[in-house]
Amino acid sequence: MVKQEIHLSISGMSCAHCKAAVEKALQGLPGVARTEVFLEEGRAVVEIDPARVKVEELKMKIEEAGYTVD
Ligand SMILES: [Cu+2]
Repeated sequence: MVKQEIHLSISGMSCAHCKAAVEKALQGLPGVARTEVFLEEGRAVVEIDPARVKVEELKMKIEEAGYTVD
């Protein structure tokens, strides 16, 4: 399985709940192998299987959860 590491810049996270919400949103997608969200830095590193999920879908999920991907 090919894995790709995606770096996302996320605005709007202000507390541990926000961090958890973003993690949960991303982990809920098929093809997402690993998610690490850095609250203070406003970014996330997501390991995906590019055959199963697209970067656009990651962005959509984060925005559905109420945050903005820069
Ligand atoms: Cu919060």
